[in-house]
Amino acid sequence: MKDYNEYLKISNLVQEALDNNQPIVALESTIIAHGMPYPDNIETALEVERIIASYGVIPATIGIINGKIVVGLDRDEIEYLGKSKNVLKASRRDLPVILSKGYDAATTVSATMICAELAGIKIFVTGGIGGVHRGGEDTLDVSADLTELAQTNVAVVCAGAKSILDIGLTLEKLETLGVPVLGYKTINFPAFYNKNSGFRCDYEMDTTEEIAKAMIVKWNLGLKGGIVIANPIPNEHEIDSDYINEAIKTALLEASKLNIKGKETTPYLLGKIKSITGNRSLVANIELVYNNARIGAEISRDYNRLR
Ligand code: PSU
Ligand code: MN
Repeated sequence: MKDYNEYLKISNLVQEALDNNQPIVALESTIIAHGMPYPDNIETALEVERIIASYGVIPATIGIINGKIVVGLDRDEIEYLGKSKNVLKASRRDLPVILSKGYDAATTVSATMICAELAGIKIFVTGGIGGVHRGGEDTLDVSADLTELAQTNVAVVCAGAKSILDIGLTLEKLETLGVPVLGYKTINFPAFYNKNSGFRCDYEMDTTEEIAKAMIVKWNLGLKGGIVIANPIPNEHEIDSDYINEAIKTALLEASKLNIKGKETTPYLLGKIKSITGNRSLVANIELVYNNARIGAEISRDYNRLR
């Protein structure tokens, strides 16, 4: 295997876990730097790590500091990424320049998957994956998360895709790319802020063990790419879909007036929806990530035991 040490800094705790075959869960940093406001972002990031650790699983939050991929960011590094205004948003296409120039960056789902795979981590917990944006059939604004899922061997636990996206087109694209979309205890594909997007997952999986088995089979067969594990937001934190869709519509309209494009789109929409809903969307976002952390930790334990 190629040696990536020049580009990677793996924390002692994560390295120890790798050496001892302990279960590990990767976490992204774009949600910290660009997805949530300070200081909720930092509190959330640290709490997610605590939840995962409470299952006896090692959390590995991933980001880029001074041009090095850090797998297992420490508290100060998480604080820095969550506070500083100069943190870039890194997807697959950004990695070569950010590393060669020595920049600081938060990693999106796509970049986090790449870094997790380099470090040997098979499971990754986030809030929601990127997807085909509304109007994507004209703008071609399709998140690099989708093509990453087609080629990088990491399973991603999420609460579905946000309804700021075109969920139908997102699922079509995942089908074409050969990415299994598995619903945890549900066949309904969740829409981030609520449990049901009106679209269906490919399969319902009733236990984390079943999910771990599917991961093992997929990669044993040499089928490259990830798996989407869709875990709906808990009942008590769901936001009424008519209400949230109104907020999303307003945010989309505002974004188009301001001509917001490319990698700015998702952070702008999340911020705008938060202010329209008076923080309700943020609370839902935080709670669904916690919920994903619990399931991700369990899957990681089962995968580790069964592989
Ligand atoms: N989902 C969230 N919050 C986020 C993101 C997704 O709830 O901050 C981030 C993820 O890092 C995801 C990225 O990979 O947004 C997608 O950005 P884009 O649509 O520009 O590909
Ligand atoms: Mn985009």
